[in-house]
Amino acid sequence: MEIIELESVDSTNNYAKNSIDLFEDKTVITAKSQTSGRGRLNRKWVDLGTDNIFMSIILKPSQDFKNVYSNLTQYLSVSLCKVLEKYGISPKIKWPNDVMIDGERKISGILSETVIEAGKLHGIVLGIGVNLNATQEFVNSVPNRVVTALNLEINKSVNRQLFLNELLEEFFAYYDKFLEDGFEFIENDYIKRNCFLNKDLKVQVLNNVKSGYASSVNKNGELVLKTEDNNELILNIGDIL
Ligand code: BT5
Repeated sequence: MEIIELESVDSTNNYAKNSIDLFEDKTVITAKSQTSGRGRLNRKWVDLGTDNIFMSIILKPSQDFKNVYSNLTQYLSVSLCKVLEKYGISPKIKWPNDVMIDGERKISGILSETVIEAGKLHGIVLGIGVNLNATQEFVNSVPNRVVTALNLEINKSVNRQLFLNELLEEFFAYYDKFLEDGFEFIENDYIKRNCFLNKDLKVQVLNNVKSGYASSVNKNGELVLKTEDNNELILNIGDIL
């Protein structure tokens, strides 16, 4: 694994995608600051100042796309929870891959992008932002969400380099096994940290809102909603509202 550390970049995901063919499998791009970080659906990821994590992991597991690659964001969310727990907090996962404190404060965001041309997979760019160090004022300024940073949860500053190393170690320790076994490999670890099951939910799926009772996550990591008319909706993308 090679780590390329940039001082400042528009987006580590853009940087990785733009030169994907130049990077080896398992190259990691990190930046100390990120000026145009992106979330899903062109939402913004806010840089909360020095000593936060902006990172993209470049993965080239095969030349064709396999379904299990869609679950990499869920695998990374579990890896992140395990590291956060070493710091004495109890993160929860909001489907599909948001890591939350007390089920409501967002501490991390994950964005996976796939580069495919003419049916050939050039690579997967698995991006993650983790708030390690920020002021309360700054986290309050993030639009649309209640946000937190690890230092605010544990009342001390966090060593970014150490955290980065712990996260990468955890991620790569079981990465090969995860690719072999798929979502089932993390099913227990994922479900036991969930904060969305057994509730009535509204889920934004592109331009529609779907409603139902969140009854389970199936073997593919998809959310199963029971609707009022007793049907099952199976969602593989969406935002829980
Ligand atoms: C995400 O999108 O949560 C994925 C964010 C991925 C960011 C990483 S950083 C490294 C790499 N390079 C990139 O350019 N991106 C990746 P989404 O689920 O769409 O959530 C976006 C929403 O999260 C925003 O609309 C805000 O409400 C909220 N948000 C923005 N900045 C935040 C922050 N620093 N901490 C917590 N929430 C934030």
